Amino acid sequence: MKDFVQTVNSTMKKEKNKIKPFTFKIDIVNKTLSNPDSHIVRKLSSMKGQYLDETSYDEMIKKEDTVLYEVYEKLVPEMEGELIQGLSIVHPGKVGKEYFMTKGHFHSVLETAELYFCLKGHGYMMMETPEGDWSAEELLPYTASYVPGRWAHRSINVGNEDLLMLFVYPAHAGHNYATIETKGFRKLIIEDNGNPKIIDNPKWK
Ligand code: PAN
Ligand code: ZN
Repeated sequence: MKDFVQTVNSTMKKEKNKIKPFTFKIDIVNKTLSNPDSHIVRKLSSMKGQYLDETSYDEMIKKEDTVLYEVYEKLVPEMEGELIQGLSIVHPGKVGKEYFMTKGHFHSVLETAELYFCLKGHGYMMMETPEGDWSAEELLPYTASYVPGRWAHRSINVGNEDLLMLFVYPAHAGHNYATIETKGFRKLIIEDNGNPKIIDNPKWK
């Protein structure tokens, strides 16, 4: 099976007038949320063409379609005014010298922002705008990273353990994956003598 998106609760598309206040617990030991509405599992096969070292990618995938990251979400009506929140777990590892990372995306409603709060691990939030600005913000436990509207974002795990983050974004934001799938990010993060190093992406279009 390729990636999968599992709808855990049948109330995924909750109606605005039916949503009630709720509280949820993040379990950083078992790496899950209480009563998630969805669980997304992304594997190596969904990242074809995204990693720089295609030979290493092909060799790895021949052996196993490794799980790179997982996302649990609490879903709310996908409308302005509401907030979607969840837990992202990027596993540690590398394809060649490049660390495991999320696909990355712009929000379909470009001007919508997002907040990430790092709970565990060591990573970077790689960001860029359509105008050509870029930024790589370091993520350590209890740091919060703000992704302004217009900024594409990708989480990269540069540590040896899972990178756990709580995220919150406007429920009407939507996801545009196609631009990053086609163009890539301007910058990549690779391991260089045991340390993360930001380099230009030679394949960036
Ligand atoms: C997050 C991301 C999550 C997985 O919920 O969706 O970290 O990354 P990809 O969506 O790029 O695969 C978010 O940014 N939502 O908007
Ligand atoms: Zn986002």
